[in-house]
Amino acid sequence: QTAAPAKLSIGSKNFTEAVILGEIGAGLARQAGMEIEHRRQLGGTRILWRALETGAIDAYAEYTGTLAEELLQMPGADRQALRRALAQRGLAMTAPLGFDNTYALGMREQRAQALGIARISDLRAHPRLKLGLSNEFLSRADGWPGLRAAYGLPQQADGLDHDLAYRGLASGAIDVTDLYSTDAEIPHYRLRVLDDDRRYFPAYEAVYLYRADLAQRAPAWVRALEGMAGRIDAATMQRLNARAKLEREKEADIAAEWLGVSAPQA
Ligand code: PBE
Repeated sequence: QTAAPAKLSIGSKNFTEAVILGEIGAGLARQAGMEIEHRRQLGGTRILWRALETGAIDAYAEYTGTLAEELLQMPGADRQALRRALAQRGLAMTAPLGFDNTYALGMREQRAQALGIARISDLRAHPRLKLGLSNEFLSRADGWPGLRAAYGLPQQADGLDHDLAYRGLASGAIDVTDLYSTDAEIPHYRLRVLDDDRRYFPAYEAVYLYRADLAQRAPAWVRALEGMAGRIDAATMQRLNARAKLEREKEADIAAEWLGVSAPQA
């Protein structure tokens, strides 16, 4: 007699896109007839990674650049090398979902134009600009300390919640913040994305990370997650983010509708 399979669990980081991808991942498990709980907004990157390593969660959406630079300390590693390093930890990664969500620095278009700032290196000439950067970015391996050194930037930066940064830009409380390139607010608030002219940031392709033993415990879910390969492009992800952030639709509803129309057929 075999025991009933334990309930599955997917986690998400504390920002909108992560929650939508968590809801989509959970929906795929339910479509495959499995019970799953979505542990929403557990925390930042390291919290999710730790939860996956310990088995507190079975999967979450991550980004290749984050995995390489921040989690595995293998800057520049290709996908195959990442897969090998994950396998040593009992973990696996799906193929890319089809979009990149990179960090970038952004300013209000008007302000950037007035100051003649188009590239990150242009910030060097404006030491008085106020930088408000998301808390995680401030201390990440691929974040502010490295960016500041790579460009020789003179400014200091304050930490803030990413969602509040946009209001700070709009009110003029800050001049520059770190953007996530699929954020719906970038076009909404007419922000200028500064060119990363020293190519500091790596690629951040969205993937699902999952525990390798799911291949035995929940093979249909693994097939469904792998079936997400190439199914969400950047414009689609930005639209889904807009529905949550600008139109205040629930992430679960957005995900359910997306799944109804676009779910990979198992
Ligand atoms: N990112 C950019 C970050 C947040 C925004 C997707 C690379 C991450 O979650 O790793």
